Amino acid sequence: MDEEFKKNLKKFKKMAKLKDYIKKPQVIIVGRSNVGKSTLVRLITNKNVRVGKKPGVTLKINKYDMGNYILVDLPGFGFMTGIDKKVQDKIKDKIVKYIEDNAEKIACSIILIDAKAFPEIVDRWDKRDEIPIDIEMFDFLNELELNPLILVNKMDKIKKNLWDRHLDNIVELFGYPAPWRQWLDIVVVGSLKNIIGLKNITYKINNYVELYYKNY
Ligand SMILES: Nc1nc2c(ncn2[C@@H]2O[C@H](COP(=O)(O)OP(=O)(O)O)[C@@H](O)[C@H]2O)c(=O)[nH]1
Ligand SMILES: [Mg+2]
Repeated sequence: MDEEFKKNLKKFKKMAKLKDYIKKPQVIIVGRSNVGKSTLVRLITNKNVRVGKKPGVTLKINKYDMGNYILVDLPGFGFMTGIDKKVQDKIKDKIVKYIEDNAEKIACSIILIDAKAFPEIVDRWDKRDEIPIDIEMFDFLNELELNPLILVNKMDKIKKNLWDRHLDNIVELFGYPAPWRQWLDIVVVGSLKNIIGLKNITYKINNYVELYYKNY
């Protein structure tokens, strides 16, 4: 084969791959630091993603090609001890900008929360008359019609007999009336440490990805 031709073919293949990549829908993961985002990414991708290491300080957006969609791990938002308020605002701005710029391509979004910490965090924000960033983010994702799913992680920290009451409380904080079981399309109960909730979330992701391909 002619050298020039080979070179062009290589270039063409690279471009085709890039085009394919751009066309693929995305599934984004958002949440505070330490809620289990990396754990979820590791479970979905089977890749050795770093878990539980120094949270949030990175602005990096990690993408994983899952074949029919791209999984996007966004940086952790919200207050973290030892991190400048300015840096935290910068992270939030970056996340919001990413979501706005890519809204057309996003098939669904996953917002992770820590089951035990979440009601306490909301309580603290309420006292300051402010909307907690998780709820603000959820409303934002809803407004953009990005099909947000709420993954309530670390349920192993909640006593089993209190699960219903705890989950009722959480859906109410997001603006949905109890009982929480009405919202099984949106809410996923998880203990990712014990692989609980993984099947449910991947099932929902795949449904939204299929729907995306049907509609576009
Ligand atoms: N108790 C409990 N801990 C979890 C669970 N899922 C993740 N973790 C732990 O929470 C910490 C933060 O997890 P990571 O995935 O790094 O969170 P990220 O900062 O949101 O990426 C790690 O020590 C995990 O092992 C869970 O379901 N239950
Ligand atoms: Mg992480």
